[in-house]
Amino acid sequence: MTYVELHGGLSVKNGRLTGQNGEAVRLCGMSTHGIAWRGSYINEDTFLTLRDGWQTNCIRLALYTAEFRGYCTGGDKQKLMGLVKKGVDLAVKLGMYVIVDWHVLGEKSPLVYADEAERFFDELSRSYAGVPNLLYELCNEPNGPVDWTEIKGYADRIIPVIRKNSPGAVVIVGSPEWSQRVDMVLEAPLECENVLYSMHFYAATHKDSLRERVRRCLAAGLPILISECNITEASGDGEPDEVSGGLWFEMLEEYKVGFICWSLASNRESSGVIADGCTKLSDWEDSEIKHSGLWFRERFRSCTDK
Ligand code: IDC
Repeated sequence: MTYVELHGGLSVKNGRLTGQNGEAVRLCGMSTHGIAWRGSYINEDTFLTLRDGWQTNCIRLALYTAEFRGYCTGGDKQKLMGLVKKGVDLAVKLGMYVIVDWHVLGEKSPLVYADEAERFFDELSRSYAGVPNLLYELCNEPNGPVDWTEIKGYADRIIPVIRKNSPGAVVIVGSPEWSQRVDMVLEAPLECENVLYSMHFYAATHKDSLRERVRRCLAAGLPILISECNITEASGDGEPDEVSGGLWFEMLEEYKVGFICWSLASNRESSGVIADGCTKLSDWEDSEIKHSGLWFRERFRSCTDK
C-alpha cells in the first residue's frame, strides 16, 4: 500500500496534519534545489529511491520565482510548469505526497509577483483538482520589511483561487523573516481551514531561541510544517551541527511535525545532500551522499506517523 493509499486526502485538525482516518500524518522527505537548474532529479528512479530506499513519503518541488531566470524573471514558464507537472504526476504514480513550492526569496515580498502566483496556482489547481497528493506552498520565505499582515493578504487572495478548483486542498503559508515568525502567525492566524504554517531552520545557525519560539507555537496548537531545514548553517553551507539538529528533532517528534530537507542537489554546499560531482540520479551509495544527507536519511527512516 502506498502512502497516499494509506492516508488519502489530508486535512488539518486540532493543529495537526491528519489523514483520512483521523490519524496524525508526518510528511517527511527531500526538497529539490531550484528545478530550473536541477530538474533532472525529477524522474521516476530518483523518486523511487527516495520513497523506498530513504523511506520518505513526500517530495518538495522548489520553483524559484525571482533568482537566476526564475519563473517570474525571464525563466521559460512553459518548461518550468512542465517540470512541476512531471513531478506531481510522478508523485501521483508512486503514491507520494508532493509540495509545490512557490519559492519567494530574492523579491522579499510575495506581493511582488502576486499576479503571476495567482495565474500559476489557478492553472495548477485546475489541472489537479481533487488530487490528494498535492499540497500548495504559497511563499517560501518572505523577508526584508514585509510583515505578516501583507503575507496574510496575499494568502487570502491566493487560497480562494486554489480552493475554487480544489476545495479541500491543504495550503502551506510562510511568515516574515524567512518563515521563522510563526509567533506573529499565532497572534493572528488565517481564518480558513486546512492551512499549515511553514517554519524553516538550519540547525548550525538556529538554536535555542528559535526552538523555544516554535515550541511555544506548537504547544498553543499552531499547525506547523518544517518545509525546509538542514543541520548546516543558514547559508546552506558550513559544518553540520548534529547536536542542535538532534534537539530540533526531539521537539518535532514530540509534536508530530513533518520535515523536509534542503536540498536534493550535487553541489559544493554542505546542504546539497549528494556528493559534489556525483552525477547519479538514484541508488546512491553511502559514499555518494554527504554527511547531512546520511543524517537526514536516518531521520526519514526512523520517522513515525508517515
Ligand atoms: C540557496 C541555495 C544556493 C542558492 C541560493 C540562491 O542552497 O545554492 O545559490 O539559495 O539564493 C533558504 C532558502 C533557499 C536557500 C537556503 C540555503 O529557502 O533558497 O538555498 N536557505 O541558503 N532559506 C534559508 C536557507
